[in-house]
Amino acid sequence: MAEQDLTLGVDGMACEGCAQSVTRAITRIDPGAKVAVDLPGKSVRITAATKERAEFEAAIHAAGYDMIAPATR
Ligand SMILES: [Cu+2]
Repeated sequence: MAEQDLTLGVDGMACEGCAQSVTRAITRIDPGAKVAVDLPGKSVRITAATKERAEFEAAIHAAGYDMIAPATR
């Protein structure tokens, strides 16, 4: 399957430590995922081949962050 980009809105990320927590939560379920956290934009872009959006959302939520609607640009 081709890699695809997902952009998830994530609330509550305040600093680089939060960004790392979220990144770790994602790479724990998919070690091959590329993760780009946008702190001011409250979003996380994930490039991954296999996993479902719901799995990433669940992992981020379990790490203590709330999912929000991603900002449209
Ligand atoms: Cu933080």
